[in-house]
Parts: sequence; C-alpha cells; structure tokens
Amino acid sequence: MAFSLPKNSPMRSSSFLYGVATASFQIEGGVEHRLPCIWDTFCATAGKIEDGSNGDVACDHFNRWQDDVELISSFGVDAYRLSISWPRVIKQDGTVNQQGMQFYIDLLDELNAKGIKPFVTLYHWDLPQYLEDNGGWLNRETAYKFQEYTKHVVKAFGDRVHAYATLNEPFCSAYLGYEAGIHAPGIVGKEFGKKAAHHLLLAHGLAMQVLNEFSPKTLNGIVLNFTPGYALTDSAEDKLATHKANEYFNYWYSKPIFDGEYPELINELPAEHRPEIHDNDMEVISQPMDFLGINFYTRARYQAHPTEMFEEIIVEGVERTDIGWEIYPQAFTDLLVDLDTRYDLPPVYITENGASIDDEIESGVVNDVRRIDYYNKHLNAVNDAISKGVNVQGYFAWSLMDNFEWAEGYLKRFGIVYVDYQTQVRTVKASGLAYKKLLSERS
Ligand code: IFM
Repeated sequence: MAFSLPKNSPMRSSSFLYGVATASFQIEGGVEHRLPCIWDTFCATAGKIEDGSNGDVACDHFNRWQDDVELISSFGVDAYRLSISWPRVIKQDGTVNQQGMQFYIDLLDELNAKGIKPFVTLYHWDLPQYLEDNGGWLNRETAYKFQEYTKHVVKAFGDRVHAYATLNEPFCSAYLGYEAGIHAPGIVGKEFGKKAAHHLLLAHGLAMQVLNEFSPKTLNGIVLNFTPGYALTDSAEDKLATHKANEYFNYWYSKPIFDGEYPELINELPAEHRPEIHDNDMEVISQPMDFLGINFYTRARYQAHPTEMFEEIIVEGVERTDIGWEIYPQAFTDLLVDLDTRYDLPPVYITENGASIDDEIESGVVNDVRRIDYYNKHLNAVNDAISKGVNVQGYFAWSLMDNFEWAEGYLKRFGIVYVDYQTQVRTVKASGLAYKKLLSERS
C-alpha cells in the first residue's frame, strides 16, 4: 500500500520537508546518566501509568543512537525532530553536565553528517524534579530557569541545529499535568492549570529572546497541539459551549503568542483560576517567530452544560484509533485554514501527526494498513490546506518508532517502526515503507 497525493501537490516536491519525530523521555532510557525528572516520579507513583512501566530503558536510544540515526536516514527524510532532556544536560546547581551535553552534540553531528536537519525541541515535558520540588510550572521562577537552560544549550550546540522549538504542546504540560492531573506532575485543580500555562508561555517568550540573540540563524518557534472542538448540534447553546471549549483548550496557547492577549474567556474564569500576569509578560510571550509547529491527531465534540462552560461528548459509531481518538481528517484542513485566517502566521510545519494502532508482528512483518490509511488521509488534508493558501512547509510523522506513550506506558504504538521491547529489535512497518516510498518519489 502506498500514499497517494494529487499529481501537482507541492507535497510531492523535494522542497517540501519531511521528517520523523521523537522525544527524549519517550525513547532514550539512560536514566542513570541524568537527574530525575517529573515523569520518573510520576511513573514511580502507583496507578499513574496504565502498564506500571517507566522510562528507565524505553527504546534504549541512549545506547543505540548510532543505529537509530542509520534507521532515520534509511527513510530518506530531510529532518529529524528530537527533544533535549533538560535533566541530562543541566546539573542541579544550574551548570552544564558536559557528558549529557556531549550525547546530543554527537547525535547532532551524526545527523548533520548524514544531511538530516535537526529540529530540536527544548522542552518535551521532562522537567527536572528538583524544579518541581520548588513549585514546577506553578512557580514563575521556572520560566527564568528555562531561559538559562536554553542559553546553555544554544551555546553548546553552535551551528548544529536547523530549528529550535521552545516547548512541545504547552497545553499538555499545563492542563494534563497541573489541572486534570493525568500527566506528570499529577496536580489536580482548575486553580492551577492556567497559572502553569502562563508560566510556560512566559518561558517560551524568554527562550525566544535567547534564541533570537544567540541563535539568529536557526528557525525559532514553538510547537502547539490542537484538538479542534466541533459542536454536537447546530443549537446556539452547543455552538457557544464549543467556542468556549476551543478558547479554553486551543486558542489559550495560540492567541497570547500571536495576538499578545488571552482569549475573552479569561473574563469568565473565577479570579482564583486566572494567571497572575505581570507588566510586559504579554509582549515577551508574543514575539515574532520563524515558524509555528502544529501537532494534530483528532477532534473533540462539545455540547452545552447546565453548570459548566462546556461538556465533551464521546460520540458512538465513529472510526477511532487504538487510543480512542476519532479519525476525522477534515478537522486538520479546517484547523490549518482557521489558524491562517485568525493570525498572521509564520511558515507552518506539521511537527506531529500519526496514529496509535494495535500492531501485530508476524514473521517479521507489521502490516499496519489502518495507519497507512490514517497517514494517507491526513497528508491529503494538509495538501487541501495548502491548496487553500496555508503556508505549510513540512511534515513530521509521529513517531519514528514505538515508544513510551506517557500515561499509557508501552501499550500504545505510534511508530512507523515496530519496537520489540524485550530485544530492542526495530522492524520497519508497512507504513514506514510507504513513507519511504513517498519521500523517494518526490521530484
Ligand atoms: O506521544 C505523544 C507526544 O509525546 C506528544 N504529542 C502527542 C503524542 C501522542 O500522544
């Protein structure tokens, strides 16, 4: 099975960038060579991870990175999106852990030697535990610690990086980590989520200052995830509730960055749920960026609720991936067009898109036809957005290989490469072969 894009699609040109993506905690292991992070602590807390697992070994990428770079290269990708483990490169006293930094320098050198552009994410959720012990993202000081960390990384990496993203999916860090409590550090309460979000956004802005000063030649930006909300019915009540849900979950992160203000919904939040915004914070947050990374997987449905601002409804009878997320590619096109209409967007890269499928390996073959179908539909959804005028310049498949899927542990597989966690053998899935074919056939 192959992917099929229209003949004249710019996504069939070699100037459209393709890559694969991973994140430090999800693949590295090598836990003994770094400080603990909030996910180590969360994993060690009974009942938090579906299969009781942790990131101590994960895909053992820390030891197998050279083979993994070969694997990445075998797809013919233009770029590799990776994240840096903050607790691997910075010691508790704030100075650099040279050995940890060298791990990434060697990796970046190898990628560059193979002509693969490194897209580096500075924060993909693995906050050093000692910072969480001091309040984590609820403490404004953490944003300044992130700025210092960014400066160390940028100075150490020199000209090895093609693009820097400050944060990956601040919604997940803030809402899932400090409001719903289903991600590390597992804090629950509506009074916390938006405070954490503000400090994360501030951290983004402070890091952008550093990137623009010390790394002006790289593409510097952020990666945001969106799960667009659609009203369950056409009623005015459901539409209003959905608008509020979109402001709460999606635009909460994009509007401050592009418009320098929070969505209007902030005025409806009780005072104790609102963030503390200092003078000049919104200017720091809304600096110009070279690119916006967009992660998309699914949509959500909402209806009005008698006492809450909105209510999410899980609709029966729709097609879903193995993780339970509805497959609805039209939302991807709609989202890209919507963001392009709302904001003066810089070039867009799709920094994550992919599907969790219940893969089976038989005689060394993983015939993941459902994932191929998902990719095919979503690549075409991106193509539709491009034909509507959205400036999308690249696409990264999530993920290079199966890995630690956060609260789901190793039970959910998102890779285009299958990982046998007993042997660490990697097997390219049929979707990986289809991806490779698409890339090789570009003109
Ligand atoms: O695995 C995650 C990734 O770390 C962030 N974006 C969503 C993916 C799938 O849940």
